[in-house]
Amino acid sequence: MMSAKLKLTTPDKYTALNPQTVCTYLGCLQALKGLLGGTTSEWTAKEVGDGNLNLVFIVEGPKSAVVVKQALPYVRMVGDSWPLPLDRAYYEYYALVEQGQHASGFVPEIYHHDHDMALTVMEYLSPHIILRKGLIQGICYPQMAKHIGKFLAHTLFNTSDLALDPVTKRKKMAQYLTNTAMCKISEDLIFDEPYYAAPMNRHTAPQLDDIALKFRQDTALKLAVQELKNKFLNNAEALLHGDLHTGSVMVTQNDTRVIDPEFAFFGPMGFDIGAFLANLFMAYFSKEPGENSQWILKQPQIVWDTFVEEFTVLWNSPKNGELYNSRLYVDAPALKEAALKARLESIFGDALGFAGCKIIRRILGLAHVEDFESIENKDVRAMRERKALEFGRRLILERSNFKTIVDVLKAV
Ligand code: SR1
Ligand code: MG
Repeated sequence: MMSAKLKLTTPDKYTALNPQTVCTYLGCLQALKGLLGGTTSEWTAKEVGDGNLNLVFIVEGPKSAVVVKQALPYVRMVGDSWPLPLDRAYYEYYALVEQGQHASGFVPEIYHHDHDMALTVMEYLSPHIILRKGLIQGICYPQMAKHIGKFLAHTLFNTSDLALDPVTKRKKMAQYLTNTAMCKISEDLIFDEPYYAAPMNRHTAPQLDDIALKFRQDTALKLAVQELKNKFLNNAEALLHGDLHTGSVMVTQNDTRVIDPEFAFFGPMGFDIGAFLANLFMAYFSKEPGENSQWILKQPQIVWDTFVEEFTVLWNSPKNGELYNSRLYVDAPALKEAALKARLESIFGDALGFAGCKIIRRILGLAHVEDFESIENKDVRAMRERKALEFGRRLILERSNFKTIVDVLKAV
């Protein structure tokens, strides 16, 4: 739970929209009117947000449809007892624009942003569905892992000191430095709450009571998690999405779009990679053998291998970043390859550690995932969650023993 609650205040110009007022709002924007076609009376709007935080509307006109995402001044899943600043909409908008520059085609197109109303109007992705829901339904997406590996390599490399001069990098960092409320959610919910009796924690009970207690008493685990938290707090390596789970990705068989970067901040590259791998692992653990589970198990390797391939291409192309600047290779050409290897090893270790933290928080903390929650039989759910928890703990504590992604998959 947030340790210091903020007061629930909103700017004068802010009002939370509903399906009627969202049409009136868009009707005042010429560009959007043209895009949707017809007149406002011909438009239909529905609120479809099923996430933890925001309002999401789909507005359809005779010509096309758009999505309107608006921040609420509180955490939707908890209610107005947990105020949350509206400015997350602004960080999300900036991150979407930045990510679109580095990984074009992997984020939705942005049509409009309104700072006072804390809303962004963007492309309606159709017939895309949320990746998590597709995985639960047993669907396979042949391009998804490659696309995500590519998205990760390009967004992370190009916002890091490997690509940027220090003035540009620090200016970009300053833009996100004040996304403190969202970072605090992660700091509390991922790194602390699963490890003490936090009031909003929940788990499948009584089946997991023993392991929840065991984790709270596990000094080695808590130490390792706090060391990872130290990286989260201090390693401003690159602009992160900040919440890259399978609910933040929309897919079709051939298209993949990453949405929702409202937790964006400068942090360790491994955090985004680990978040995504963790969600694939949880998708796998939540399943009966069969369905699409064997396919799911192959995806972490594709994500990581694609990340490495793309990162290597970027590393080897002419670059003028501050870190490992090419002037250093002149008298020591072997440095180029050695440095790439060292960077990738460091990112890999971090990714595994953060993946472990992400698994544990989704089973013992406040915010759970539908992959497990949709299992009605509590004994079956708890049995699968327990396996995931034990694997998560291993990822954190034994990550230096996993030399390759294949080693990790063997451990699964
Ligand atoms: C109170 S918000 C809970 C979680 O939902 C978001 O998707 C983030 O993962 C956050 O930690
Ligand atoms: Mg989200």
